[in-house]
Amino acid sequence: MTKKKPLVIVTRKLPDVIETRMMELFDTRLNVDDKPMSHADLIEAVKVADVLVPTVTDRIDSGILSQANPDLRLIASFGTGVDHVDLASARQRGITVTNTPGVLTEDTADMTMALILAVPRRLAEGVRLMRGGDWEGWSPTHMLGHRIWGKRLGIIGMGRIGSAVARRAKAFGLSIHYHNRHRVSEELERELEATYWESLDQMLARMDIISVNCPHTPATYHLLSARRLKLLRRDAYIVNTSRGEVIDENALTRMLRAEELSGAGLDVFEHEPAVNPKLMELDNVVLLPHMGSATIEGRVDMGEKVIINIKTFIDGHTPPDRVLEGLL
Ligand code: 8YV
Repeated sequence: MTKKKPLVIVTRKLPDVIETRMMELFDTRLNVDDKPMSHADLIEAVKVADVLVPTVTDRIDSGILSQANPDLRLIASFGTGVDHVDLASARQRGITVTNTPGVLTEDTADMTMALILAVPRRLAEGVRLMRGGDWEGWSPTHMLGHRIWGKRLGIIGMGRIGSAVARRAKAFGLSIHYHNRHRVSEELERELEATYWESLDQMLARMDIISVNCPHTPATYHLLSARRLKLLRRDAYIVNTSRGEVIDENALTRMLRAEELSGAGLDVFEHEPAVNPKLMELDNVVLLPHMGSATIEGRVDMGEKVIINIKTFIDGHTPPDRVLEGLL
């Protein structure tokens, strides 16, 4: 007798090729309209699903998990960050959580580098000027930005993405500094010619550009608090492609408005999709709609990882991308 296929509920539209394969392998419920699921929709889903496939836009909190049917054993999240899932509640209920690390490293690092270039060189301002038809021709003192070659980049979080940013930045002539919970290997430090700062405060005060590349966890919530942001130099720039919650967005906005910071490149926001309206008004910021990993190739790779995690799990093995709270 063939085993009953598990009911897999996918909360958002995924690439066609991934959805089709999931339909072949599992009893899959898709969300082809891609309308984000409400809290009530998510409760309905966990009441029946064997496997839930959420994304960053679904808040899987303890209230939702408390309604889960006993057969919900796996949350196979589509994405690397897992701050939208209450991991402690999942663990208590014996629900395994997986993510999709590794496959979006290079894309996210590319977008980080794009922001590191775009903000000091005023790329978005230039585009706006051209589109507005306001260009009056070249002038020696027009649209002057700041050189990045020879400057210091402070990376917060030297994991996969942080290291990939460092490799790119080194090629652009930036010297690499980093703060991380643990110092990276000597070999990697040598390759990146990276300087380690145990004290984040000390590093912040000395950098030209800061890049946030750590995950959002209870320990990194508002890591860049109002107090820490004040340590940054007035001529410093800050780039965030990780999670908005790592920075106190209101404090950052206040400082940018007061010109206590030179500029910011933000791909993520504290209350997505809401963005502080005052940020929108500023010239010295480049704002992107959480698209750091948004490549077709990356999304397909992420979907493949989700499938492998589900398949391995239902075949009775430990899925390759099991999230272990302590390691975040
Ligand atoms: C993903 C991300 O697109 O993977 C992550 O952690 O931030 C994004 O780049 C998103 O999370 C998909 O759920």
